[in-house]
Amino acid sequence: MQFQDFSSFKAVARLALLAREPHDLTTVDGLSAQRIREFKVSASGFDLLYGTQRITPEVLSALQDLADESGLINTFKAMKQGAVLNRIEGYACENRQVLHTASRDIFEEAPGSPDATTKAKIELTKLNAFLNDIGSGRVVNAKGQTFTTMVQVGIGGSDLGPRALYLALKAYSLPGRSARFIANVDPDDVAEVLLGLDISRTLFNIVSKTGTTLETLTNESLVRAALIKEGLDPARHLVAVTGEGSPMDDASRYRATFYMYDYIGGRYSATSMVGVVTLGFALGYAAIIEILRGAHEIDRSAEQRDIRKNIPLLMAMLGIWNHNFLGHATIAVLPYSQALARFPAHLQQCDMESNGKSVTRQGESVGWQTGPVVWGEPGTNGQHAFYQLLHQGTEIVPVEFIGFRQNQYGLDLEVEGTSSQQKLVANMLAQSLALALGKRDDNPARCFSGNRPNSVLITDQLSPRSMGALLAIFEHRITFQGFCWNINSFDQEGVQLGKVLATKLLQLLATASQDHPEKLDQECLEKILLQQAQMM
Ligand code: G6Q
Repeated sequence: MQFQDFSSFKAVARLALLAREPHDLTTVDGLSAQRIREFKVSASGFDLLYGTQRITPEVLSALQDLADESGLINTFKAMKQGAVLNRIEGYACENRQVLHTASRDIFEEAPGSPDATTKAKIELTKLNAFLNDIGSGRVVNAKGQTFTTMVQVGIGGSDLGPRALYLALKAYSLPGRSARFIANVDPDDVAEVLLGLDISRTLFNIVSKTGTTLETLTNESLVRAALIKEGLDPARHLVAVTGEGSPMDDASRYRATFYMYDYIGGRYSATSMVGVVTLGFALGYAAIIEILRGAHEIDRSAEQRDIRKNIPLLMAMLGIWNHNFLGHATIAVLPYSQALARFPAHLQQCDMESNGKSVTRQGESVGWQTGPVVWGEPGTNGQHAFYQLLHQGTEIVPVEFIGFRQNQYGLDLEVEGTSSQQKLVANMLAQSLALALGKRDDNPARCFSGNRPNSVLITDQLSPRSMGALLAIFEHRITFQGFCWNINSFDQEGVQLGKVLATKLLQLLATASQDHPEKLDQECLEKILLQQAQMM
């Protein structure tokens, strides 16, 4: 693999020229029927409609050249086969393989990275046995009652993806089962989750790859204290997901321990034990296999070189067109599905922690824009909130819409001739068109400039399989962009400084509150801040 500076690619110069006159969607045939038909790609049951992007066939072919020149597919295949891609050449770094795809490469006779997939299969077999024991009443509480709730305690990558997936698939929960999540070190997070929970019938799943995360260990202590207060044995109620040999890898403290490995980054870990233990408890083992199957289908289809056939690759290149060439600083992910309420938050981490970087893989400063700001909320709620800015604001925000033709619960009603699901889908398509085409009006306040780029990703239904596929589409969209920008999308050095300072400030705070236990007033906080600033 040869990584090269983004600005050195021939296709970059060509795209910069083309960006001087991007396609005008607001002209009479700016969005023709032929364009809508042609600018569509389908894979694993998903259609991506991208006629509403400001692209021409020439732009598409230059984006294809950029994908080829930057060797994206070769690097992606090498990643799946275990290349050490989490590294910065010549500097201290994590220096690891990047193998989240191995956790779902379980359907192939010859997986890309056989050792990693064998380990994934071993953990899945252990999990299946554990879930069977829970289901058949062999794993029960001290009174012999079955467990009904699993509370996942973890933060960042050990929370956001699993939580987003659980909420997305809650409709498929096993009867009498549910999951909750605790992440924040804010004690109110724990208190609120424990409120009204029958902890005697709850399993707490403590998830930390490193086994050292302050928030998670603190919350584990709070949970243990709550169990002891109720006269319950924590070792009977706690399970762990952690790295083999981590400080949390201690069988005496947990009823069961599942492993995840250092070649799976936290934000890419939803399909490893980090996500599937809680998902398996709530949805059942068959559902998690479907999630893995959906993700694996995309892992395979993402190997195609042709951007017109490869959804994540095309989304990556369209994102680069909008960000690097048309100059749009942010991107909104707007799912028209209430169940996907936390999916934008997961993508925010996955994208911004991966691609919010300023040095190349060789440790040089980058001379081009890297990851955009990512944000989003479900529609139609957002339409009554921030869409004003999307339509008429001075900041142009490219949008990735996500929609489904059918709902999950099958509960719907025709009101005034249409069902709620029809209203939902019609609203999504209307927003896509309104952003792209705009509207002229004599009243300037009622003018819509249009030419606001967006795509629509749509499939039949949000199910375990399509959720797995959706997750993988976005994971690969993000990593393709990182490869193209020549940055390491798999480390997170940027979160270290704040973490280290928080530990030091905590010590100062503890000392100050020993001296003045009665109050931590403004004067005291200012003194601590100044003390710390002078030490830096
Ligand atoms: C993700 C990050 C980060 C991590 C959390 C939790 O890619 O590395 O969000 O997941 O800091 O880490 P632990 O799982 O080690 O507790």
